[in-house]
Amino acid sequence: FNIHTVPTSAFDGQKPGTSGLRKRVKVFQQPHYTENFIQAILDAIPESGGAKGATLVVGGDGRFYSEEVLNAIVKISAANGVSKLIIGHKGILSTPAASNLIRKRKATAVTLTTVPTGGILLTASHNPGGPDADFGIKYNVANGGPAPESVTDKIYEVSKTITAYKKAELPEIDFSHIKIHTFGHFIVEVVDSVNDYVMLMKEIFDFNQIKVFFDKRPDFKILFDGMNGVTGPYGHRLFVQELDLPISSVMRYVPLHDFGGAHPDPNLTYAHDLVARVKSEKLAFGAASDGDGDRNMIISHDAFVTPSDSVAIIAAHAEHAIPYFRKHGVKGLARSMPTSQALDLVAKKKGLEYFEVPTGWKFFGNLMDASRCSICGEESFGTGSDHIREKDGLWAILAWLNILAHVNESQPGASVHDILQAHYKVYGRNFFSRYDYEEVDSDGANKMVEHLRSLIASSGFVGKKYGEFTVATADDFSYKDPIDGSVSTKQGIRIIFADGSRIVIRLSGTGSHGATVRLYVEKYSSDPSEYTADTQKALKPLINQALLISRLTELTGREEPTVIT
Ligand code: VG1
Ligand code: CO
Repeated sequence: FNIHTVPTSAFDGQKPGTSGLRKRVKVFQQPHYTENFIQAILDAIPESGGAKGATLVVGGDGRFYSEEVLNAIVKISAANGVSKLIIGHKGILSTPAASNLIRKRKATAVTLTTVPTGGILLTASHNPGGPDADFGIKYNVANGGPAPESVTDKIYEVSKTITAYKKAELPEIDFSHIKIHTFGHFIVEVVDSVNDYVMLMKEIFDFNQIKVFFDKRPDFKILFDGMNGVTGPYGHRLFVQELDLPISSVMRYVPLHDFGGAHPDPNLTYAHDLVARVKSEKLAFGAASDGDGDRNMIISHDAFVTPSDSVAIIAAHAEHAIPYFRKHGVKGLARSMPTSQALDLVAKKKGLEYFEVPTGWKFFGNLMDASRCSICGEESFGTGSDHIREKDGLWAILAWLNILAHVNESQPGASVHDILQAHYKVYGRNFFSRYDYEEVDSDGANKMVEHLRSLIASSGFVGKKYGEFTVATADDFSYKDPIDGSVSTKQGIRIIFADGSRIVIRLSGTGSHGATVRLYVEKYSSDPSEYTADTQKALKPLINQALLISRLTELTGREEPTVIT
């Protein structure tokens, strides 16, 4: 095939954020914008040889503009000497399924030339999709996880100086057929999106035990909401085909280009359709996942599982309830900095090593590769383990079902609510909430961060009293990776009070427009009379102090958060 060198000029702002490059579709539609970024990714591939001879897994959440970008990836990859692309059927691969595919193809590669060097994921995750909404592109490395900062920095550097990209003259590919396309030395393999992932889940969890549990508890009805994102086909296969549940157990399970106009983020605000049905139908278990399938929310008609509690509870039960951990053991635990300290308490009790990393899944990968972390989570509805190198929504949902099935063997009738309360009785309760202020004016948001930086550095801040809270320590979180020694600074303002309560404030790295301020608050209680208390009520005094300390309203002009989780 012919290869053209297309002259181009650099675009501003092609800097990958917490999880790839996310912008409005209209931004990606500018001539050369997407091509530049794809070329920058290929130039930044860390393995020697770079793109030459590389095998890449490609897929995404199927959002609007995916097809066009897939074809651009095919042509630019071919022109840059990539030897093979493994692409999900119709371009669909959930983020966890893509991570698995990279790892699995690596483990089963017969020749060195077919070992995946990484993957390109087309998603803006939980951001809305459609012609007027968001698109995103993310690079994952050979371990199946998001590229570390060394690689994303390189991508950004290339994007700033790019003058040309290479493009091969190839026909448009129809990704709706599972088949192998060969163009000389370049191969495009379109693969089933779901099979490998479902096989992995069946190795990790005891599907039989879960089925027996459902048979014994016909009252235990579940509802899974795919939010018209990528997990629909996976959820349908797992719950309806593998676990024999009725079709009424899944909703919004067909992936749509624009997610049906909804915001595919599994939380109490954006998954209100699910929440309403779980409440009105008095369902025992409700769950949802986000656009690209790496997030999860677990609820029941009488309980909401905070993601920070979810990872702690999974960690507390894993070795007994889940076959994968019975076999491999639990080596260590980790959470992102803003996530509540509930997980630390489990680690301490079990004598496990535990880590606190910056926001973003890429920081867990090294720990897992070094066998020092088996289960990890983020407060942002992200939970996962070392079975892959991404957070995994359906994994977390199946983990809960497996734990429920296991606990019900010794305590028949145990519900989600019972499991939460039983956990608090042993560990105490970490009340946790996050306030998001979306699309805030960037200047105001930056001013607030500057104000906080100088406040925490001022003399007399430590020891100062705010209401009932006395400042014990404060910093702008920085993290030194214990494996490769890399340092990430300015990861969020952290104010810790004498009683262990915390306030964290940081700016989002996944927004596509303006700034998003995230305010996280946490308060610990070991008083059993508080275990059933309402989270917002329990945290109110601390939230009031956080607003006061940050001068958020004054500096951003926002009275109320956009979303409370
Ligand atoms: C947010 C979350 C973070 C998560 C990231 C990607 O980042 O806070 O915990 O890892 O989204 O999740 P930020 O920088 O906006 O706070 V996903 O589901 O978009 O891949
Ligand atoms: Co996501």
